[in-house]
Amino acid sequence: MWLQIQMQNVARLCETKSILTVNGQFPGTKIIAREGDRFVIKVVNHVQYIVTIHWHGVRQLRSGWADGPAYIAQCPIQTGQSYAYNFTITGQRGTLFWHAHISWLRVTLYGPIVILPKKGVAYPFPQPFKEVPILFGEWLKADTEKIINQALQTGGIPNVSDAYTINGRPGLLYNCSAKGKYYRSRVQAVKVANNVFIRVGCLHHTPQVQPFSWRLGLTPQALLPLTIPPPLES
Ligand SMILES: [Cu+2]
Repeated sequence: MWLQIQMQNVARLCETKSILTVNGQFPGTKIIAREGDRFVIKVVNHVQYIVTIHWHGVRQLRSGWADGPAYIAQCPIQTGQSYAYNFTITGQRGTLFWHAHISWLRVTLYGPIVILPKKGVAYPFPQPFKEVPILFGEWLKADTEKIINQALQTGGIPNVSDAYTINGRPGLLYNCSAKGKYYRSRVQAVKVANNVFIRVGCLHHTPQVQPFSWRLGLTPQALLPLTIPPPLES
């Protein structure tokens, strides 16, 4: 597997910013493996920063050189250079993540790791219809390298982030959080004996989004306050 580290322009919180990404994706590539698999991941550095990648939570058994922390496990990957991480997942399964492990490049350089059980080994619960990784992160409008360098120089506490993110996107509490997608509901009451009550509620109005939700009930009392958030652009 190849992870190409490159810059990419993305728009968040009303501003466009050039950020570090892997393979042009933010959040980065999902890595899926089975317990017992050997990972060989080649990381290629196409950006002006020196980088390393850490496999967060992976136990490195006799492969400490593949762990990732800069100047502890390895020298950083220089601009234009690459490094092949080579390690085996032993006795672990579940959801982990990978991220950059030098200064604050990890603010955008991260992605999920999914470790499935060995072939033929079942989960102790029913298989879901679909699974979706959810990564909670932070977004800072300013240059994060400047922020952390300044904090290290002065000994002060670094600036707090401008937004929390879910899968790289700020929630609806922030301005310009989500570009609206419009959904048209074509509703028909195909009823026989009972009345059907439908209620449509608007959560808030902005020039970008007009989210709404609706509920259906057989009695007016079934129409509870509407709290379902609108779907976000994926
Ligand atoms: Cu980590």
